[in-house]
Amino acid sequence: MKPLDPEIKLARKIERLSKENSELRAANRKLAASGAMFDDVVDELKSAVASDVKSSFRFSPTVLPQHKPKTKALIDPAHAETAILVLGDWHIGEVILAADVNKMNAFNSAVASNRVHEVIESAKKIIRLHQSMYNIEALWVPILGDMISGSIHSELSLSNDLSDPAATVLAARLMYMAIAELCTLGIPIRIDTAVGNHPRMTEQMPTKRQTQTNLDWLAFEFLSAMLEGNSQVDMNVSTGQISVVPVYDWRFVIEHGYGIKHGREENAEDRLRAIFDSAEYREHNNHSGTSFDTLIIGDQHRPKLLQSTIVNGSLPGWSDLATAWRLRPSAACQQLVGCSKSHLRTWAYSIDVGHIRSDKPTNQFSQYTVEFLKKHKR
Ligand SMILES: [Mn+2]
Repeated sequence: MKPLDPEIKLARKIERLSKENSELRAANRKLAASGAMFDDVVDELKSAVASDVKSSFRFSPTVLPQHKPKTKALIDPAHAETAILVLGDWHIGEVILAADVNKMNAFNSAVASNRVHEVIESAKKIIRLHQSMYNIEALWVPILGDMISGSIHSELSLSNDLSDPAATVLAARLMYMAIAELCTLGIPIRIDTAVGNHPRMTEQMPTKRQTQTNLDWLAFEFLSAMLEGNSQVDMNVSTGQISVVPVYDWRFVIEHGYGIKHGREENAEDRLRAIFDSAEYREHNNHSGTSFDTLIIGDQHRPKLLQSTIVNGSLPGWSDLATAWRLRPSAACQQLVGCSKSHLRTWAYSIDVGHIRSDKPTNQFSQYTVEFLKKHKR
């Protein structure tokens, strides 16, 4: 018998594989539609975390002394405010070599942990100072995503110091340490979350199931599992792209901010107002009055305090990518603002941590990270 022509053989193979491929796609679609594959991952992660937390992970936060005011209260003794600490764009796992960026910066997971420590220490000190003047009755922590570097650019998967899952675990632990430190302020903490574009597991930013296909979501669920039983903290892990969070009678909108161009924040505000002004939205969300008061976004890595938008900074700050894109130098910083019943923004601090380049384990955040890197560094 004559052997089969190689071209026919190849054509048959292609036919067979494409049939198999379309069957797998259909099965995948069915699973994705039921959400089953993601729920399994989260459930498994939660049980893994629950057992791990009990065994190896220890953290004891530092309690700062109460401040005594130097003068008598200048304001109404009943005056109270809420502090808002914005966390996001931590990019855990990213490595920036000083020599590659004209010594403008240096960054890796250990430096990141020292920067997180500095952000939290500064935030605690600032809030303590305000507590000596009047009552800070609550702390709201919106976490805006891009907590890990991810591998959406091939150069990131080559240069990150941790794999994406390892970076996710470390990011969750660092967030936990941050919240445990903030708990020492003795006030109720509310956490709301949004996922970023860097930790996505798909090539393009998806429009559907943006949260469930993103490692930020795992880090948030991980954090939420670690905080279970802590009655001081109320954590809401949202799967929506946009969240609306009330503070007093003000309405804050949070999202990562992917696609919002620098200098065009007000265009984004207008588009969002159109959504929140629609009769459909209002009816189903029991919404009346103004559409929103402040939009809080990250993504740009350029801290800005605009009239109706707060843009958070990032932990890495200046990078190789910023150089390649000829961006202006931008600070590594996280935003901390105050809010009262009568004033939407009472005060604002941009906590700049760009001067921290040390990877030395000088505090619990970096001590844990250095140990973590010993075990899991790529
Ligand atoms: Mn980012």
